[in-house]
Amino acid sequence: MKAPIRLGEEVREGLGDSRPVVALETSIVTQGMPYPTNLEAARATQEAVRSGGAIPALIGVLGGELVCGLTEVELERLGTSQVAGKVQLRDLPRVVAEGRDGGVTVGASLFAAARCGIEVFVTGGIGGVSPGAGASFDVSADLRAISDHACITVCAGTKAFMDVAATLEYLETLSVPVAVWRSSRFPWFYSPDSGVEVEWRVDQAGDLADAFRAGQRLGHQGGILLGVPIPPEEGLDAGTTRAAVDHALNELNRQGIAGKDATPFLLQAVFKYTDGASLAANASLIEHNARVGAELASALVQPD
Ligand code: PSU
Ligand code: MN
Repeated sequence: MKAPIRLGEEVREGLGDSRPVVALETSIVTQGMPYPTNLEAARATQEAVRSGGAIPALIGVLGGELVCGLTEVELERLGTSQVAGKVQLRDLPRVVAEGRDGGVTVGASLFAAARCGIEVFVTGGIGGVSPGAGASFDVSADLRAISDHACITVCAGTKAFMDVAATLEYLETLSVPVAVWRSSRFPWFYSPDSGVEVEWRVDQAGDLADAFRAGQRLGHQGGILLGVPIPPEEGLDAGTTRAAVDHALNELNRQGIAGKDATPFLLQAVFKYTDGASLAANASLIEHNARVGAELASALVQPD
C-alpha cells in the first residue's frame, strides 16, 4: 500500500527542521479560477509565502494520492485538468480509492495539513452559511473542519455571497475563535468590511501565535480563524460587491443550482457581472493572505 499522504521534498525537510510551513488549497485552482489565472495566482501565492520566509505546501490529490507539497509540474497538471474534481473532506475516501485527481477544499486541506503537522493554512475565502440555510441546510463543511483541526486558517472572509453574520454565529456554535487582522470588523472577501463586528482584533502575528499556543496548553484541539481584509485599493467597493452578489444569488435560484456546484457557479457569476474585476480582487487577496500566513507560521516556530 502507498503511504497515506505524500509530502513534497521541501515540505518534508522543512517540517523536519521545524521551519515555518504554510498549507494552501487547490479547489481554487481546479474550480475557483479560470485558466491561466488559476496557475498564475497559485504561483504568486507560493511566492508570497516564500518572501515571508516560509515554505508553501500546496495540497491536492493526484492519481488517488493525497499530496502535501505539489511540485510545479503537479500544480500544472491540476490547473489544466478537465477531470480534476472538487474534493471536499467527505470525498477523500472515494477519490483516493478510485485513483482520481482533484483540487481540495478548505476542509479537505485542513484535514491533510493537520495530519502533516502544519499549523497555518491560507485560502482566499472559506465556505460559510449560505443565505437561506435555515431551509436548505447549506452550511459549508469548511466550518466544521476549521473547528476540528489544530491549524490556523487565514482567509479574507467567507465568500461574499454567504450570510456573514450567520457564518459567524455558526463558528461560535462550533467554538471556533475568530480574529480579524488589524480591524474589528469581519472582512467581506471582495471588500474589506462586511459590517459585522468581532470581539478579537489582532495587530501582530506573534499575538495570534501566543493565543494558539495558550489554547493548546489548555488542551484545546481545534483551529482558529483569522480574517484578513483585502487592502481597500485592491478590492471592490461595497456597492459593487452587494450588486454582484445579489445578481449571482438570483441567477443561482433561477437556474436551481445547489450543493457543491453552488460556490463555483456563484464565483463565475460574480466574475461575469464585474467584468473580471472580482477575479483580480480574488487573486490579490489570497496573495495578501499568504504574506500574513507566512508571518504567522514564522511566529509559531519561534521558541517562547
Ligand atoms: N476561495 C476562493 N475560491 C474558491 C474557494 C475558496 O477564493 O473556489 C473554494 C474553497 O476550496 C472552499 C470551497 O473550501 O470553495 C467551499 O465550497 P463550499 O461552499 O461548497 O463548501
Ligand atoms: Mn455549500
